[in-house]
Amino acid sequence: LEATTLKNLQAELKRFFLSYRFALQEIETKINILQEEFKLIHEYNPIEHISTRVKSPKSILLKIKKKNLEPSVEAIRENIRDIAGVRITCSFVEDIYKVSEMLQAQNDIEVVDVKDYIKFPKENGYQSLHLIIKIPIFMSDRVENVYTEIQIRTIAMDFWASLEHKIYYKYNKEVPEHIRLELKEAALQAAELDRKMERLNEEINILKANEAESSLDAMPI
Ligand code: 0O2
Repeated sequence: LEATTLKNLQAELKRFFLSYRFALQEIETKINILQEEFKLIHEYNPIEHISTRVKSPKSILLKIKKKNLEPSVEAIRENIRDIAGVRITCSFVEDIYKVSEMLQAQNDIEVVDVKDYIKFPKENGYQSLHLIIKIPIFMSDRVENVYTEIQIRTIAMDFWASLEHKIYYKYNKEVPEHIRLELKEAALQAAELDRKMERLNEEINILKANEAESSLDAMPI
């Protein structure tokens, strides 16, 4: 390739990835605001942690190949919707839906798709709530609407997904049937753990509410 063509390509690629980094910054700020405000009003933080990543060029190209698409910037921009990825880990399952609703209610966010792998887990047991959104990024000379994937899950779902990903990544051949079954069983156990923690939390909340009520009763008028 000619030096100027290469330079132009390099500049275009830099700009391409920059818009995804900006999208992640926008969403991270939105989540931080929700988190702080929620803590202030409800004295409760529904979010355990947040992580973001921009998909590597290698993974983008692999996905393009898998989807049988041409490797052009336009095709990538329109079809690979998780180049910008945000992962929100929540304390309890009900927090996942709360956070998702709060994000979906924001006017500048266009919700393109919602995949509820909690109500409908994947065949292998994978659970998470996925939002595919578009967010406007205001640049000096234009506005770009950037696709971002937001994955919202509990700590137990994240534990399972991270390790399952690692197990498959390490073993790139066909995974034996008994391992697949055991992984699915582990996913069911993770979901059971989520239900148990949620139930314990509800019980404690009821106890706390009763205590607050009886301390009000005991207050001299
Ligand atoms: P990575 O390395 O996390 O980026 P798409 O191919 O995205 O257009 P698809 O496959 O229907 O459409 O998307 P889906 O099902 O919403 O999954 C996208 C992402 O969810 C994956 O991205 C994973 O991060 C996560 N995911 C989905 N299924 C599984 C699973 O079975 N196990 C684990 N551990 N994660 C899962 P990538 O690009 O595949 O991977």
